[in-house]
Amino acid sequence: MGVVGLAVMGSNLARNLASREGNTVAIYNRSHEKTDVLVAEHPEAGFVPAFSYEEFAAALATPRTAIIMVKAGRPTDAVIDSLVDVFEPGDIIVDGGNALFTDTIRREKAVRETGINFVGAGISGGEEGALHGPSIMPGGSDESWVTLGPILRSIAAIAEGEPCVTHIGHDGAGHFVKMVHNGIEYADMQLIAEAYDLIRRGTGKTPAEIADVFARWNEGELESYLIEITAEVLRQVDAATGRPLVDVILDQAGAKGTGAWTVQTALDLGVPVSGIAEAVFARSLSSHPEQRAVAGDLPGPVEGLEVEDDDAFIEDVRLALYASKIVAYSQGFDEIRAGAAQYDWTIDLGAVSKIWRGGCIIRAQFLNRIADAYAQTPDLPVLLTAPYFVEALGRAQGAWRRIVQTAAGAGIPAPAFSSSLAYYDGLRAERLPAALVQGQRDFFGAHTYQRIDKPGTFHTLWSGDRTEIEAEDTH
Ligand code: NBP
Repeated sequence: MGVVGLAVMGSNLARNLASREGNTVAIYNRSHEKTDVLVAEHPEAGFVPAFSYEEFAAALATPRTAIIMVKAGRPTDAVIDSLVDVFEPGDIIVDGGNALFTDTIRREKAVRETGINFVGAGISGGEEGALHGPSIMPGGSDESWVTLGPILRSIAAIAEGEPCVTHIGHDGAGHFVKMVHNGIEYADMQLIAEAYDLIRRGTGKTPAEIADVFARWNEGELESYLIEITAEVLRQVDAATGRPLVDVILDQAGAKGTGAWTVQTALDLGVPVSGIAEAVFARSLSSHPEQRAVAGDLPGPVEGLEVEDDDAFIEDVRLALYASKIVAYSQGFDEIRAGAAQYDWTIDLGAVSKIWRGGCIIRAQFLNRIADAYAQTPDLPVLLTAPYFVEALGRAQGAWRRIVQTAAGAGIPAPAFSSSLAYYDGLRAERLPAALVQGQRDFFGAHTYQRIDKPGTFHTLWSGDRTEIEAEDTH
């Protein structure tokens, strides 16, 4: 098999592939230097270097399988075109980059016409994951999966004895699920950051002391890679200044775009992923220093945050974090469900949660609970209504509300905590003010409404005598 693109991800994935018994890996990179360096630095891998696409194709056993790991967008298109020129029907081209799923759908369709198989596979876990075992989310045809399955299973992370890879669905399904994975990652990180901020401002604990709190949390139901690394980041001391590293890092969060894609797609699908959206927007807000500079003197609450019992407050934050996290994951799975319906994919949501248990950034024990929920009720309409989550949300109720109130009262931004709670309350409300919105829409735009007491579509003659008419024909 082969790998095209030998930057950090591609070279690590190639090494991972080569380390598996019986594998010989051909490698190609546009600039030859990276190929030479990889071969020189890793003689143990037994790589077969290629310096043209023709050489690369000739080096591969048929049917050929090549994994592309280059920059998403035009570079990926360029590599696909070059491989299509030298490959034959039956060969498989895998794009392991972070492609937008609609690009993957387009590419799969175009490549399929040549008789070559194209598989868009989301690969999560960064460079370490690529080297030691990522979580892999392949799309593509059933036929490609027959060949590709054993290869990907051999290099994927293992969680509880199972490889973290499953055939997600056709064409762009894998990249869609990878996109939502990244969106959930944004929400999870933002929630953790809000928890840290509240504890710091509420208790005055140092970052190192808060690191201990996170390390403790990592022993319980919040156990996850992100909580674990949070403790490590908070414990880190800056060598140059002797201050906690977190205090010398500029507070402007970057983003590579997959979180925004998740939200844009959710908007198109009409799925409320408010926790993910708030996380994306929180990064945007942080990254506007010019606005923050002029807003610094805006009025805020008179009273600051005064916490009487540090331990009780920290426990409240933990429960609020857990409840908000359940909401964020539930929203993410809702988006996958909606995407599957829209694009005609059959996606096993329980299997998705299982392949995220290892290799990827959101890996956590918690994902087992999601797998259990879908095992019990595969067509569960809202994940957070599964019994385990209902119990956890019940347990967190008081704490969650206290924390959101406290944050608002003290003027501490907690957008992901707050919006998760608002979503939760919206979802469980017996009646929503959406009825009034429908009335307003009908008033100014004759958009019509339906009634609770009889079928049909209605319009009130607002600018006339305000009687109601059956309005079927106006649309
Ligand atoms: P980059 O995303 O930085 O891409 C660099 C690679 O793309 C190099 O091999 C470069 O070749 C190649 N390339 C470019 Br740029 N333009 C090309 C073209 N027109 N034709 C052929 N090759 C071209 O590498 P990366 O960080 O290893 O990521 C690879 C993929 O994996 C990306 O899609 C990324 O989004 C995804 N991903 C990354 C991570 C991560 O943690 N970094 C995690 C998960 C997924 P050159 O050497 O000749 O310039």
